[in-house]
Amino acid sequence: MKAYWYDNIEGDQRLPHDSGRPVTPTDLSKLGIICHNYPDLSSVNALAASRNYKNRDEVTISPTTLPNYEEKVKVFFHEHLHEDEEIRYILDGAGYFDVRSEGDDWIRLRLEKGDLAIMPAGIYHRFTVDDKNYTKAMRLFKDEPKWTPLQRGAETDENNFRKEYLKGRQEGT
Ligand code: KMT
Ligand code: NI
Repeated sequence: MKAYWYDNIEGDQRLPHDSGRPVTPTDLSKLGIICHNYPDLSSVNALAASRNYKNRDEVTISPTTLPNYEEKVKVFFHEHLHEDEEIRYILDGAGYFDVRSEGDDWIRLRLEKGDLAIMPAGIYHRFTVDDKNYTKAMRLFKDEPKWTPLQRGAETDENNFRKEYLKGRQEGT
Protein backbone atom coordinates (compact mmCIF):
# COMPACT_ATOMS: atom_id res chain seq x y z
CA MET A 1 0.00 0.00 0.00
CA LYS A 2 1.15 3.46 -0.83
CA ALA A 3 -0.67 6.62 0.29
CA TYR A 4 -0.18 10.15 -0.94
CA TRP A 5 -1.98 13.43 -1.55
CA TYR A 6 -3.77 13.45 -4.88
CA ASP A 7 -2.41 16.06 -7.28
CA ASN A 8 -5.85 17.35 -8.39
CA ILE A 9 -4.61 17.67 -11.96
CA GLU A 10 -7.32 17.10 -14.54
CA GLY A 11 -6.86 14.02 -16.67
CA ASP A 12 -7.18 10.25 -16.75
CA GLN A 13 -8.35 8.96 -13.36
CA ARG A 14 -6.35 5.75 -13.97
CA LEU A 15 -3.00 7.56 -13.85
CA PRO A 16 -1.22 7.78 -10.46
CA HIS A 17 -1.91 11.49 -9.78
CA ASP A 18 0.89 11.43 -7.22
CA SER A 19 1.66 14.90 -5.85
CA GLY A 20 4.86 13.53 -4.31
CA ARG A 21 3.60 14.34 -0.81
CA PRO A 22 3.23 11.15 1.23
CA VAL A 23 0.51 10.35 3.76
CA THR A 24 1.46 8.26 6.79
CA PRO A 25 -0.44 5.34 8.36
CA THR A 26 -1.03 7.63 11.38
CA ASP A 27 -2.73 10.20 9.14
CA LEU A 28 -4.90 7.40 7.76
CA SER A 29 -5.79 6.05 11.17
CA LYS A 30 -7.04 9.52 12.14
CA LEU A 31 -9.52 9.14 9.29
CA GLY A 32 -10.50 5.71 10.62
CA ILE A 33 -8.76 3.78 7.85
CA ILE A 34 -6.75 0.65 8.60
CA CYS A 35 -4.51 -1.10 6.07
CA HIS A 36 -2.77 -4.47 6.18
CA ASN A 37 -0.80 -6.61 3.81
CA TYR A 38 -1.89 -10.22 3.94
CA PRO A 39 -0.11 -12.64 1.62
CA ASP A 40 -2.82 -15.25 1.99
CA LEU A 41 -6.47 -15.68 2.86
CA SER A 42 -5.99 -17.16 6.33
CA SER A 43 -5.21 -13.72 7.78
CA VAL A 44 -8.17 -12.21 5.95
CA ASN A 45 -10.42 -14.93 7.37
CA ALA A 46 -9.14 -14.29 10.89
CA LEU A 47 -9.73 -10.54 10.56
CA ALA A 48 -13.22 -11.08 9.14
CA ALA A 49 -14.08 -13.44 12.00
CA SER A 50 -12.76 -11.04 14.65
CA ARG A 51 -14.98 -8.24 13.26
CA ASN A 52 -18.00 -10.52 12.86
CA TYR A 53 -18.11 -10.34 9.09
CA LYS A 54 -20.57 -12.80 7.62
CA ASN A 55 -20.52 -12.20 3.88
CA ARG A 56 -18.13 -11.70 1.03
CA ASP A 57 -17.95 -11.71 -2.72
CA GLU A 58 -15.33 -11.36 -5.41
CA VAL A 59 -15.28 -8.98 -8.31
CA THR A 60 -12.90 -8.88 -11.26
CA ILE A 61 -12.86 -5.40 -12.70
CA SER A 62 -11.48 -5.73 -16.22
CA PRO A 63 -12.82 -5.14 -19.73
CA THR A 64 -13.27 -8.88 -20.37
CA THR A 65 -14.97 -9.84 -17.10
CA LEU A 66 -17.20 -6.92 -16.19
CA PRO A 67 -20.15 -6.08 -18.43
CA ASN A 68 -20.34 -2.36 -19.27
CA TYR A 69 -16.77 -2.00 -18.07
CA GLU A 70 -16.13 1.63 -18.99
CA GLU A 71 -19.45 2.69 -17.50
CA LYS A 72 -18.73 0.85 -14.22
CA VAL A 73 -15.25 2.38 -13.99
CA LYS A 74 -16.89 5.80 -14.14
CA VAL A 75 -19.54 4.90 -11.56
CA PHE A 76 -16.96 3.56 -9.06
CA PHE A 77 -15.22 6.93 -9.39
CA HIS A 78 -18.26 8.95 -8.33
CA GLU A 79 -17.68 10.20 -4.83
CA HIS A 80 -19.89 8.29 -2.39
CA LEU A 81 -20.29 6.83 1.08
CA HIS A 82 -21.67 3.57 2.47
CA GLU A 83 -23.75 3.03 5.57
CA ASP A 84 -21.55 0.11 6.51
CA GLU A 85 -17.86 -0.39 7.14
CA GLU A 86 -16.23 -1.91 4.08
CA ILE A 87 -13.26 -4.21 3.77
CA ARG A 88 -11.56 -4.61 0.43
CA TYR A 89 -8.83 -7.18 -0.18
CA ILE A 90 -6.89 -7.12 -3.44
CA LEU A 91 -6.55 -10.65 -4.79
CA ASP A 92 -4.74 -9.65 -7.98
CA GLY A 93 -3.86 -6.57 -9.98
CA ALA A 94 -4.08 -3.16 -8.33
CA GLY A 95 -6.39 -0.21 -7.84
CA TYR A 96 -6.76 3.22 -6.29
CA PHE A 97 -9.05 4.26 -3.48
CA ASP A 98 -9.35 8.00 -2.99
CA VAL A 99 -10.58 9.11 0.43
CA ARG A 100 -11.40 12.57 1.75
CA SER A 101 -9.09 14.08 4.35
CA GLU A 102 -10.22 16.18 7.31
CA GLY A 103 -9.78 19.26 5.14
CA ASP A 104 -11.82 17.61 2.35
CA ASP A 105 -8.82 17.03 0.07
CA TRP A 106 -8.22 13.75 -1.72
CA ILE A 107 -5.78 11.18 -0.39
CA ARG A 108 -4.98 8.38 -2.82
CA LEU A 109 -4.31 4.83 -1.63
CA ARG A 110 -2.68 2.50 -4.09
CA LEU A 111 -3.60 -1.07 -3.21
CA GLU A 112 -1.82 -4.01 -4.80
CA LYS A 113 -2.13 -7.76 -4.51
CA GLY A 114 -2.29 -8.75 -0.84
CA ASP A 115 -3.27 -5.28 0.37
CA LEU A 116 -6.38 -4.95 2.52
CA ALA A 117 -8.15 -1.76 3.55
CA ILE A 118 -10.84 -1.23 6.16
CA MET A 119 -12.87 1.90 5.50
CA PRO A 120 -15.28 3.25 8.07
CA ALA A 121 -18.97 3.76 7.35
CA GLY A 122 -19.67 7.33 6.31
CA ILE A 123 -16.30 8.24 4.79
CA TYR A 124 -16.47 9.85 1.36
CA HIS A 125 -14.42 7.91 -1.17
CA ARG A 126 -14.15 6.69 -4.77
CA PHE A 127 -12.35 3.89 -6.58
CA THR A 128 -10.55 3.41 -9.87
CA VAL A 129 -8.51 0.79 -11.65
CA ASP A 130 -5.05 1.90 -12.79
CA ASP A 131 -3.87 2.04 -16.40
CA LYS A 132 -3.54 -1.77 -16.50
CA ASN A 133 -7.33 -2.06 -16.16
CA TYR A 134 -7.29 -5.03 -13.83
CA THR A 135 -8.42 -5.28 -10.21
CA LYS A 136 -9.53 -8.55 -8.68
CA ALA A 137 -10.91 -7.83 -5.24
CA MET A 138 -12.74 -9.49 -2.40
CA ARG A 139 -15.46 -7.32 -0.86
CA LEU A 140 -16.37 -8.25 2.67
CA PHE A 141 -19.66 -7.29 4.26
CA LYS A 142 -20.62 -7.40 7.89
CA ASP A 143 -24.16 -8.57 7.28
CA GLU A 144 -26.19 -8.63 4.12
CA PRO A 145 -24.33 -7.05 1.24
CA LYS A 146 -25.36 -3.46 1.95
CA TRP A 147 -22.74 -1.64 -0.01
CA THR A 148 -25.05 0.61 -2.00
CA PRO A 149 -23.06 3.71 -2.88
CA LEU A 150 -24.77 6.92 -1.80
CA GLN A 151 -23.49 9.69 -4.02
CA ARG A 152 -22.26 12.78 -2.24
CA GLY A 153 -24.74 15.62 -2.02
CA ALA A 154 -26.76 17.69 0.43
CA GLU A 155 -28.56 14.53 1.57
CA THR A 156 -25.46 12.47 2.35
CA ASP A 157 -24.04 15.40 4.34
CA GLU A 158 -27.05 14.94 6.64
CA ASN A 159 -26.86 11.12 6.66
CA ASN A 160 -26.69 9.70 10.19
CA PHE A 161 -23.80 7.37 9.32
CA ARG A 162 -21.92 10.41 7.98
CA LYS A 163 -22.63 12.35 11.16
CA GLU A 164 -21.49 9.44 13.33
CA TYR A 165 -18.30 9.17 11.29
CA LEU A 166 -17.51 12.86 11.71
CA LYS A 167 -18.21 12.67 15.43
CA GLY A 168 -15.85 9.72 15.81
CA ARG A 169 -13.14 11.44 13.76
CA GLN A 170 -13.45 14.52 15.97
CA GLU A 171 -13.13 12.50 19.14
CA GLY A 172 -10.37 10.33 17.72
CA THR A 173 -12.27 7.11 18.29
C1 KMT B 1 -16.38 0.79 -3.50
O1 KMT B 1 -16.93 0.67 -2.43
O2 KMT B 1 -16.15 1.90 -3.96
C2 KMT B 1 -15.99 -0.41 -4.21
O3 KMT B 1 -16.32 -1.44 -3.74
C3 KMT B 1 -15.23 -0.33 -5.47
C4 KMT B 1 -15.00 -1.64 -6.11
S1 KMT B 1 -14.15 -2.86 -5.12
C5 KMT B 1 -12.45 -2.76 -5.51
NI1 NI C 1 -17.45 2.50 -1.95
